[in-house]
Amino acid sequence: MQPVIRHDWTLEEIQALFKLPFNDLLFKAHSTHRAYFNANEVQVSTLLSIKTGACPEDCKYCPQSARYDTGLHKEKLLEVKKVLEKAKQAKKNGSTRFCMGAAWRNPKDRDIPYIVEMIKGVRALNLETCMTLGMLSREQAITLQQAGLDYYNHNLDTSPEYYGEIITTRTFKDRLDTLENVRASGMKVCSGGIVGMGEKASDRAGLIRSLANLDAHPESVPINMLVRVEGTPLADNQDFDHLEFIRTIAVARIVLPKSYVRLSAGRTEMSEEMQAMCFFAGANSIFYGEKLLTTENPEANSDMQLFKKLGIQPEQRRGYDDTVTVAAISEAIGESQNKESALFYNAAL
Ligand code: SAM
Ligand code: DTB
Ligand code: SF4
Repeated sequence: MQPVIRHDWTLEEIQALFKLPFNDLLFKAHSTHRAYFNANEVQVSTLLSIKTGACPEDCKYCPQSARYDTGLHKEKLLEVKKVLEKAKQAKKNGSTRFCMGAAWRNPKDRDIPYIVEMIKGVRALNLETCMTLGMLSREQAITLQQAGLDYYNHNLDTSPEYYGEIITTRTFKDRLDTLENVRASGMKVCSGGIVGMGEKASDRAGLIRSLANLDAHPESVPINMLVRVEGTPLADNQDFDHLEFIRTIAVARIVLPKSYVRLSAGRTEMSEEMQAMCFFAGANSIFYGEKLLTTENPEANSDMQLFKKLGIQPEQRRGYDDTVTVAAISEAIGESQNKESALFYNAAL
């Protein structure tokens, strides 16, 4: 029986899921996962920071806020050509989605023509496109959608109750408004949060509840484990309990049965066994490649080895002809290149 898609979860119901005996929770999550997904496939995305650091916002977890001295090397908006070179590399390595992130409160109108060119170029490679640029107005969302942007990432980050402890320069409601603008434009929504920021268990339940009770579930739900960066206010936070992290993935899977749940930041701290358990609990997407936006991610090779050990295949984009588009983009960035398709799995093994 297909799990029912609900948008009316109470906090108590979500908390009750968190409190299930671990094996019962994992069984329920894994069974839900199999109702909509191939349990042996994981979607693979690559991230690129297209504008780094000097952000005016005060998100306490973030190495890119101008308010904290994290020793980060700042960079202006990358040239379109550079972005397309990186996208091509990501595709060669087997990613099916290319996510571009900018350390902005929101994009300025003067940035939009460059952003549009990036979207068109990455799309011409037959990669799915995703961007995370901060708050978005309705008009901006429509412009990006018309340029061909598939996904917009904007995280709720934590529960409405804990939110003010982490960010003061924009409200939880601002975030919901951006998500509404993205949804209304017709783009797919990517929204999730971070655990390990000193929040209570009820806040983790509150975050998942806020995501599950959106009018439509986000197609993609990144669950980040805080990366503690020196210089940020959360740098000295305690280690986050790994079993509680797995529980968070499992509960997200149960209440968001059709969404891709992404095992996002924090994987360098996770053992193979822990990641395997996250996949069992319903995580079915990862960021692939040595870097997230500014911090480390596991080496590509070790991810491929792990996939091989677990019998996991990277999910392929179906129904696309790579030949035409790779040639087109090669030409656009001035290279002559033969067809290269997403064969990284075989190539790496
Ligand atoms: N500036 C835009 C914004 O905040 O909307 C987009 C980029 S921002 C870096 C994207 C997301 O990365 C944040 O919402 C947060 O969830 C996640 N993130 C940032 N720093 C992190 C860290 N140290 N650990 C885990 N996740 C982090
Ligand atoms: C998301 O939820 N996690 C990614 C992506 N969306 C943009 C970002 C993680 C950033 C981790 C810190 C860094 O590398 O700067
Ligand atoms: Fe800026 Fe985004 Fe980092 Fe917040 S999370 S400081 S908005 S880059």
